[in-house]
Amino acid sequence: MKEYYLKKADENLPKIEMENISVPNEAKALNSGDSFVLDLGNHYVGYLSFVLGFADYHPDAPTRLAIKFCESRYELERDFSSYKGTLCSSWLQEQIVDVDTVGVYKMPRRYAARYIKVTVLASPKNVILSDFTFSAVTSAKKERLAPLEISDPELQSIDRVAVNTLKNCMHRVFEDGPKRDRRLWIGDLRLEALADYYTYDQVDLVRRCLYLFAAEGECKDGFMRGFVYENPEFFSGNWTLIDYALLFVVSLCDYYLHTGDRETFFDIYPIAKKQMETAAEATDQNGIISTKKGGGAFIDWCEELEKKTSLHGVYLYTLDTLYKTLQLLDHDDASVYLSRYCEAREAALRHLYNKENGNLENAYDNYKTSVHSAVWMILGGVLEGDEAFSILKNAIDDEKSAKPVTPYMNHYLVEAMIKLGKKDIAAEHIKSFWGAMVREGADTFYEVFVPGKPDVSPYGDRLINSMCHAWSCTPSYFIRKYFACGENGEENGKI
Ligand code: RAM
Repeated sequence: MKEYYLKKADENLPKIEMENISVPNEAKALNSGDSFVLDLGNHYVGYLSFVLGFADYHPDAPTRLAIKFCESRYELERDFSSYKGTLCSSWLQEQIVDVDTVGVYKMPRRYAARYIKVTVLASPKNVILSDFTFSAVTSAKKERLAPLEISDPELQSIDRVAVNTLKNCMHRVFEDGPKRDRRLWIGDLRLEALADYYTYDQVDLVRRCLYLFAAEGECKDGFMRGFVYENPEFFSGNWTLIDYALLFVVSLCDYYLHTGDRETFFDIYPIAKKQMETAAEATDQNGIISTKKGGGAFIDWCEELEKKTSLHGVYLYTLDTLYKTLQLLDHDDASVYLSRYCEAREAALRHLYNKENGNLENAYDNYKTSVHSAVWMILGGVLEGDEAFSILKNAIDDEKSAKPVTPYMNHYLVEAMIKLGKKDIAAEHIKSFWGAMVREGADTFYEVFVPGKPDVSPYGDRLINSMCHAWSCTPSYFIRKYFACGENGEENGKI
């Protein structure tokens, strides 16, 4: 089956589109020690080329350049040698190149950048660097982008940045970030696919990614791993995240609900079923999902977060989505998942919801509260109506409760607000959270963002944070589904 899934993934390999951006620069004579900055005018992903020439004497030695690619001004201003983070520093995009001869020089590696700093480390006298061209690549097809009809200028500009983020993460797969990781993660895929359905609608790319994860799920007992690589060869990551394994099931259901493609759904359904069987085996004596079957929970990059309530919420959300999808498909398994859903919801009311205090302080999470728990208990259908909203609001306002640090978690927060019928509050949140990035000049949305705290990084140094990150692109989904006028609206029956 693995070979079959990989073959299906290959059948859906997208064509990469290329656009040459000519980058303005002053072609003046340069010498060792000189440097200059190129501004691409927007964030792009692609390949740099330039021409080496000379002012008076033909160069008689190589020209050694340091070329630094930066997604943000912050990277431009920081010296990469001061990096102290936990991830490998080779993700920082700086390359030393020796240009031996005059003429066109093409850099082979793909970079993600808005700014490029060129420093002449050593060169013969008066070399000239000119004709900088950035060949921007993406598998997003410009002509497929659905127009957005909306009068609110703020939502319009948020959508523009979100679409740019998605476009720059669309390559052979939906990547998580084109600067760092550059791979297919389940949590990111789910959100990229949702945004894709309302923008480029390139469902073949979603299908390809689902098949790649099916190949991973096929060769693993228990939960599938959180990420895969596929180029130049398929191999799966070494990290299992239970919430991601469950969200794979949700992604498959989303795909079916959006496309009506039964064939792909049932091709991959055995892998989804395996995740659900493993999840059922992982529930403890109280019926709450635990991490005992291997794998942790991601939920968010938030250090102080206690994750058990949230993870159980993801489990409920998955059961709910799956049984409803199977009901639409008239499949017998629907009743199995419906009864598991009811049991798991009962278990949550008994062990995660604190009846006395009317909140989510519970022993599983060491009596710590978080926005995350409230969000996932709402999305899992445990908390409803006014009570749900007041628990959510308290968690947001309470200084002591853990708060989201990623646009990923903020996505689910907005989804919870919408589920409770608070569309205006959801729109306000999109404007205050994603809008704050736009107001500070973002071309694309970041991996991590806490307004007013620019140094937050899950990796010990913000230099390594990705500034164009897939899971941040969902304002386009919300805006186009819930706030736009015209044909993109929810009434269309799109998911
Ligand atoms: C990071 C990546 C990715 C995310 C995982 C859990 O390494 O940024 O987007 O899905 O964490």
